[in-house]
Amino acid sequence: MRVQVVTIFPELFAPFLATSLVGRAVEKGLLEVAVHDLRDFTEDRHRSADDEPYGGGGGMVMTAPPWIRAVRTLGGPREPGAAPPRRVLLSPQGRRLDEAAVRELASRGDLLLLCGRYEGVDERVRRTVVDEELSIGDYVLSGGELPAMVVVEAVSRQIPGVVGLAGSVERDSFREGLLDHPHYTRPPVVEGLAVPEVLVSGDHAAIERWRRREALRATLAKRPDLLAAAPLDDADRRELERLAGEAEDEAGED
Ligand code: 4FV
Repeated sequence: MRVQVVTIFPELFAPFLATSLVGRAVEKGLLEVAVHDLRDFTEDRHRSADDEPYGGGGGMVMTAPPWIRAVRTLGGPREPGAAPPRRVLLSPQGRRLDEAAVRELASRGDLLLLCGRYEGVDERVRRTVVDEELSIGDYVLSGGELPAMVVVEAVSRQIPGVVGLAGSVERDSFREGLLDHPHYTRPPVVEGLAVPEVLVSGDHAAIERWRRREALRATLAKRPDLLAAAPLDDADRRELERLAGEAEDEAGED
């Protein structure tokens, strides 16, 4: 997979692309990331990328021509016959990024990520050279760079062989539509709190059942909204009923 990023702060990406899982994925050639400076696509001697908003009001707006030039230059297929990259603008107006969106993006091949700054980009960028908008959450950041890194990290974990690079078979939360089960490691007792017996029992079937139950418990308690879409079997549904009853009893005791 090749990901291209366009930003006025390319220097923000270097440490991220050289570290940890993404760094190893790039090293192993499982992921190619090219970061481009939007100012290289400006034409004025001040290499300006922003201007005052029509209609007044505070702040500055990113001017369209450099973006259009950048996307037209970088947005072609990497080789003849290949699909052109998906052109994604990171913005609060975008579709909320979630596991489903990440999987979809990962299955669509190359990406061209546009990182806005200031109040945002001129609307004609969206109307001319953007395939989709993505948001990482309902809050306003100063730039699209961190959201772009979130996309790169999340999508890279979908590339076969990347998560394996972490040396452990990590099971991602949400992969099964549920929150993750609790994790424990040494020391065996912390602040008087011991590790659940089953986890040191060596009984792997029991450990799997415990992890599934705790994933259901955590999801029921913290993100019940996920349960409707989660792929649950009859045993899961029975477990959820039991857990809901247990939680009610506990609530009753308080
Ligand atoms: C954002 C988000 C975000 C808005 C104005 C950049 C900022 C500034 N992007 N998810 N939330 N972007 O806040 O993706 O240009």
